[in-house]
Amino acid sequence: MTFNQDTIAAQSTAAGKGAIHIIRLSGSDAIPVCDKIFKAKKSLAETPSRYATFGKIYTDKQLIDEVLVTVFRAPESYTGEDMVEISCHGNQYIAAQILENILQFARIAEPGEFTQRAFINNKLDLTQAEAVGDLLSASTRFAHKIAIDQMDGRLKQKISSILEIITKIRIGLELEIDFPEDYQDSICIEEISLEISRLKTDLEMLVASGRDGVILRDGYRVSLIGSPNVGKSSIFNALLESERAIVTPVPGTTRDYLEEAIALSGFLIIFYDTAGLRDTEDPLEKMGIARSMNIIEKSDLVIYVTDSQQQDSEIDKLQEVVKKKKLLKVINKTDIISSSLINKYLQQEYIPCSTVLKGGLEKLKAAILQEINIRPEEFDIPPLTNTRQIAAARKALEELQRFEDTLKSEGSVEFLAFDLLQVSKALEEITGVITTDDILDKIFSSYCIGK
Ligand SMILES: Nc1nc2c(ncn2[C@@H]2O[C@H](COP(=O)(O)OP(=O)(O)OP(=O)(O)O)[C@@H](O)[C@H]2O)c(=O)[nH]1
Ligand SMILES: [Mg+2]
Repeated sequence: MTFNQDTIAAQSTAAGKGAIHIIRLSGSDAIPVCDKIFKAKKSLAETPSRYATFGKIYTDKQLIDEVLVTVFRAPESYTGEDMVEISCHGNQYIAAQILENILQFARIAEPGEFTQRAFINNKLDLTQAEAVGDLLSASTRFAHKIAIDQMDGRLKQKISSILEIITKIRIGLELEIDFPEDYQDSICIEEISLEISRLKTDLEMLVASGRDGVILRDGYRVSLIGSPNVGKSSIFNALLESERAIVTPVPGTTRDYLEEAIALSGFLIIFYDTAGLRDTEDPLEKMGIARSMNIIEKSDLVIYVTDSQQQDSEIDKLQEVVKKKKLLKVINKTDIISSSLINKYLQQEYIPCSTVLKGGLEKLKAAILQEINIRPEEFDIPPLTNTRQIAAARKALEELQRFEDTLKSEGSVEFLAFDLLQVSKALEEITGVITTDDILDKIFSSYCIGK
């Protein structure tokens, strides 16, 4: 990552018409650059930090807009640099005119560059910077909760507290290496062992939280699978409460899969309607079926739908395909199935459903929520939310395990100190103390311009 301290500018609000648009500047020249086009009783150079000033923006003596400008002086700003925020009327022409004039003296910001500067200037650690991006895309109660809690620094604090203990133990060991006479017998192996086993539990919980974090952030994937004509698309539509999929009495109606997300009790659920599985010579249908298989692969939960016309062996076959995935079974069209047959399915733990009578859907939703089995209200610390964080936490756990093994095999103090250093390094990857340009570029380039 190449880091410039030049002054950057961007429109921070989405393009279009609205009540207000905001144009942001950050960098050592942010205030003098804005002063070049801003006219008010007092210049921005004389305006105290965090004060908003009313004034006018002119270009070539032409009044562009009446605006409110807020000045933030380093280091008390989002980026940690001098910043200016211009609030103008929410007209895209006005916002573009103001930005165009500023860009004579500043550079257009890259996507996420304001947040990147906040990270570089230690205003945020990497978990907080990632959470800023997650907060912008959070669309459900719990996706919002974990993003805002992580942005608030609660994950960072937990990692820092683990790091602090690891560092304390490591320094004790290093003193013993460097000054063996002075520090001999000053380290208590039992105490260290106890502390490390506590930290291991903490790290195990953190790694395990990644499953919940990814589901809460990215959604829980549920696919509807079964033979043609059993009513998968009808159930899909009923769950979405919209006529999204085409439903016909002709088997093989759904060819390509459909994907739609809903918010259910605060969770983001992504439903997949798939092509009915059967032996067919139709090349198009074959392709659709191959795609159904791929969807099963990436699902967290598979809902097998039947309408009682299928053989019992079909579910056994599907079970093989689904392998270790969670499976819910639905018997659909209960409005036209005899009660004795429905009872037979109930005994085999099928959820009865009728999209015609709109029955059973609440039960199906409750069963999905039960499978998700996450209680975000009870989280003490926000979970890990992405593969980068999870991989680094896993590495820290492995290194801690290595330390325990060295301790058990009565390895040298040098080895013990080395193992702990590796734990620290892995933990510092989570918070971004140790990181690579590639990782940073990947994270920040996914943000919008102006954030
Ligand atoms: N009686 C009754 N008919 C239903 C019910 N649900 C769906 N159907 C009918 O069953 C037929 C097939 O429905 P779809 O939802 O298209 O079935 P599908 O499983 O998506 O079929 P493919 O896309 O071909 O795999 C349609 O005629 C629906 O109206 C139900 O609960 N009761
Ligand atoms: Mg269908």
